Amino acid sequence: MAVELELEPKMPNCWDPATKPHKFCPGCGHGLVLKALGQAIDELGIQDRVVFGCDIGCSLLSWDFFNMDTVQTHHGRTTPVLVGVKRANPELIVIAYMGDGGGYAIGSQHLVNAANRNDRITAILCNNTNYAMTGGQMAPTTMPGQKTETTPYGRDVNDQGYPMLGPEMVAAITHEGSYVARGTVSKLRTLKGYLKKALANQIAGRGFSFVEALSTCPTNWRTNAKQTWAFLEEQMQGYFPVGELKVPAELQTAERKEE
Ligand SMILES: Cc1ncc(C[n+]2csc(CCOP(=O)(O)OP(=O)(O)O)c2C)c(N)n1
Ligand code: SF4
Repeated sequence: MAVELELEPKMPNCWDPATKPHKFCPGCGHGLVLKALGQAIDELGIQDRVVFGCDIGCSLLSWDFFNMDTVQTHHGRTTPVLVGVKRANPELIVIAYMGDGGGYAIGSQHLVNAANRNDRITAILCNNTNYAMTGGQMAPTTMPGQKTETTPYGRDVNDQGYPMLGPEMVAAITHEGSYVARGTVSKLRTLKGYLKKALANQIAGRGFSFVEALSTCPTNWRTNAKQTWAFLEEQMQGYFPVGELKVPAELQTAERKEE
């Protein structure tokens, strides 16, 4: 009997949960953000053109998560490294993936300047309200009253200031062609839609694209499943409004045509 050979093997998906299970703690939101990102990349069919960059922090656990070219950077330096990759080869689609510490504290100057320069990259920031990898210290996004290793009595806004509203800041300083949104892992399909638009915007070469994803960290929050979801949906989503903050006209038109 003739054996039918598959001469052209199918391109593997960029995200393959069967062969690459994630390394995050149970209940961690990083895996969900990356799942949505992987699906967005697969749907756009850009796997071969992508360079994925991850920061120091729990985001680095994604260094071999995707079947894609990946670079892992120093803490806070993911944005400038990926800006460099994009400037060296504008044909590539570059993704800078970081935590709230990496993007809003040690790397904030890079985020601000890349946004202001309108660099044609896609930056994705996972907001889990703490420095997770180092054991749960206060981050720029820690909620008022939230207890962390360095705010054992809860974040006092009079002393430690208010949580950083990153997408609002980026939306205020970016220019024509930029895309800015805040999604949440509790609305994964919507988050995937935002990530897809942030990538489509880069593919079209329009401007800086930024998505903050509200995420979970039950290990450092010391919460059970119910408490974890309640903290995300009631407290975080109450303080950090979810939605699109800046959408280029061309993306809006493309969306209307799809409808
Ligand atoms: C230059 C430098 N400073 C500090 C550290 C220590 N450090 C490692 S991870 C981390 C915080 C990570 O928090 P975040 O960026 O919010 O990511 P998460 O782990 O919460 O996903 C810090 C301060 C480091 N590795 N390098
Ligand atoms: S410490 Fe928190 S952010 Fe890091 S992998 Fe565990 S749950 Fe996720």
